Amino acid sequence: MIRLHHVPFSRSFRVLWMLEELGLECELVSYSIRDGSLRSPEFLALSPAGRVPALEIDGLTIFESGAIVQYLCERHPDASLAPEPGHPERPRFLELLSYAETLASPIEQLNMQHLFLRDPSQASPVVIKLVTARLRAAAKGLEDMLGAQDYLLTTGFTAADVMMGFNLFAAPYYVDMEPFEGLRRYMTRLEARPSYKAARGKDGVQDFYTRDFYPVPEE
Ligand SMILES: N[C@@H](CCC(=O)N[C@@H](CS)C(=O)NCC(=O)O)C(=O)O
Repeated sequence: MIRLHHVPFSRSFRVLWMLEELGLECELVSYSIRDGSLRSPEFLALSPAGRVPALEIDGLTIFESGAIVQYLCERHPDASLAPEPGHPERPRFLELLSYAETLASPIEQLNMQHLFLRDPSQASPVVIKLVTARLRAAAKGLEDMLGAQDYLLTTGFTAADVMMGFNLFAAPYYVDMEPFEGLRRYMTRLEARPSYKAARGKDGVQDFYTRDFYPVPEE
């Protein structure tokens, strides 16, 4: 049995989607980010920083979405979701796995500023402005890497695209995606994949975004 520890609309979606791409069934254990359950001793034994995803598989518990996704690629080489070592696109693939966190990090900081402060008046307009600009720059970098391609690698869809899933549905809460035509088309392409739709169907209901867009507040 494969068991995924999951928060709806979070980075654990990457793993949920990856499992769908591979046709692997999993038991989903869902948490709320707000109720302290990620800090329970039981959960900390699975994921030392109290973060999702954590995946129980093959008698192991693996945390860090990038590591899990890479492990699954290695476990299922026939699915061809990663270029082999030595392949000319392997370095770009590795860059992209980590670049997913370059995008996710400002999203996480903006989530903190906009959504998770106990006292919202403690949010800093200066920090929000700076971090939003960093998120926009990282999105622009992704769009430039994508160029005119359908997927991030010229060889087609890979786990690098799966890693971007969470980022691309979270970023529009903070960055106007109107100028990012390439990324919008890319997102539509990803959303059309049957495995993405299946993962979305299992993801669950998020309980933190209450608006469609969070603008930079006036200083
Ligand atoms: N680099 C880690 C980051 C994991 C992470 O921060 N996950 C968030 C959800 S997107 C989380 O669990 N947050 C709970 C918290 O910070 O308390 C990964 O990619 O797995």
